[in-house]
Amino acid sequence: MFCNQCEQTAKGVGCTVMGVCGKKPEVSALQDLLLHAVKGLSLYACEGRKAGVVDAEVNIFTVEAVFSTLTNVDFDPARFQLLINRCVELREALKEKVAKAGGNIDFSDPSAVFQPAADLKGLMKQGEAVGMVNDHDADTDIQSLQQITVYGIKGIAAYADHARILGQEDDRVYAFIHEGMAALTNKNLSLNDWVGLALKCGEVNLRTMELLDAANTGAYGHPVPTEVPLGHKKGKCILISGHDLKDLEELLKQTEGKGIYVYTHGEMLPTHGYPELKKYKHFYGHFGTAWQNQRKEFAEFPGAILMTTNCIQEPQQSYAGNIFTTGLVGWPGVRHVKNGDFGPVIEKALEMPGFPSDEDMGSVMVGFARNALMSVADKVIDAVKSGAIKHFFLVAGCDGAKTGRNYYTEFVEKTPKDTVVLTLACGKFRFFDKKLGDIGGIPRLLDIGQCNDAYSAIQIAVALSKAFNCSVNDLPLSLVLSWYEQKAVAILLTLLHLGIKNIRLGPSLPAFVTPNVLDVLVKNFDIKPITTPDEDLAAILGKN
Ligand code: FSO
Ligand code: SF4
Repeated sequence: MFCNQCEQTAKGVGCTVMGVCGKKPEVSALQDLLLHAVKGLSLYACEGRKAGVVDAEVNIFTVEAVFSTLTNVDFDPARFQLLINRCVELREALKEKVAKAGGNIDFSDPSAVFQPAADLKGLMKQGEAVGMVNDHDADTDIQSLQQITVYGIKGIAAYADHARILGQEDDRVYAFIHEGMAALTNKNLSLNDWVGLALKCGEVNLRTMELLDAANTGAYGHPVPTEVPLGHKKGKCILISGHDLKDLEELLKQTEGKGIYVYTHGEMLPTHGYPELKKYKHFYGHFGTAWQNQRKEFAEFPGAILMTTNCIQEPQQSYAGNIFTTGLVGWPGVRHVKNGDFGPVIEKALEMPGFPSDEDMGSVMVGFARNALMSVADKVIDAVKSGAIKHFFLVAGCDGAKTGRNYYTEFVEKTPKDTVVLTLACGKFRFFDKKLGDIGGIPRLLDIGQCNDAYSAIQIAVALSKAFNCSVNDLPLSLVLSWYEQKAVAILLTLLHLGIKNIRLGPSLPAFVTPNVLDVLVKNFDIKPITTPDEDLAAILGKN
């Protein structure tokens, strides 16, 4: 196997024996084979669009298939076998439609004519032969840009899937995913072509995040500042993790009146701020921290656990019988329930002891997404003009297991008292319960939401730039980002597409970025790796 798509990749180069995430070589081969099959499907989908054939089933499948290969989503070989076979079925059906519409169906790329082996063993063998980096003849910089683009596409697929579940779609998004995947079969594309595709990936991701923002706020209202308890109530309980708001809503509906309290884990924390979710009285609080601590934290939870999207780790024996997956998440042996079909999760919660008593463990504030912040924009602008607020930091991105991530805790702790920290995504768990106080009633630590809410952060930055009549790059705002998986790649490409400069990125730079590509990023966008909190703070504040 060879996989280098996430930040924790072995030795900072690539996982070759077994994924640090727990991905086995078999699953890695099946994921490579699925992406290979998706390339073939994409060739016909692109050709179909030219001939006026847009197939909704193909679009939805493509997004689900690509999202399934994102880090920590699906570790179950059997599910990949189904996806690979389905991909080829859809390809053949699409091929016929495209031919009927007069489109070209004459493709020589092996992915366009690939036939899956009959069993898992055969599929794994096929997968071993088609990994993205198996083309050793390809220029390493082009390969780097191909990886950046495909990983960005994985991020887009995740956001597009969430948005579609809540009824928001745009064919531009599907069309680009097909364009980008099909481009991998074209050996004639130059370095510049791939730079263009990578930046287009950022552009399309912005549209996808806009759709997701409309989906979430349309269904559940704009988040409002909300205090979330970190302790618990005596009684039965369910812990829900991941990013999918619709699953949370369904769970809340189905647990209503059953004497069960619902708690969030990881990226579900900001959902407490949505009016249409917080109205449920049994939606109580937040338990634990970020995804990489789940094995310890889930073992301590006395109820059922539901994983709705990415970031599952191999369950420990102690809670393997209490954890469920839904949607695209999968772990072999873990019970999978269909989206919305949460009866088995509820049954398990009722069987389990629950919390024996109430416990107060303090609270955190969430709900400072764009609408909430813009409603106090005048106050914020006045505070900047009067000098009460000197600088904003967006300390955002993923959390992970590496020790270097203490940087983000220390950075936030050391930010001066006349500065404000905006945050989003699971990286916030490094500092989410710090009491940073306020500046004239404006909290110094503002949780914008999930990584899925990066759109909200961008809108806030754009609104500030309009208020101050300057570009986002000239605002007293610095981006200090942490990355882990491919959604962060998509967001980074969006920021580059928007021309945002001076981003500090850590805890380490992606293994799939070659020195030449990094050079381009540094020259054009002034991207910098993080150094130490003291050094970076001095550099940022000295300059502004
Ligand atoms: Fe974190 Fe995981 Fe949300 Fe990522 S939960 S690491 S960026 O998948 O999705 O922030
Ligand atoms: Fe390794 Fe990350 Fe790939 Fe898992 S997703 S195999 S940890 S690079």
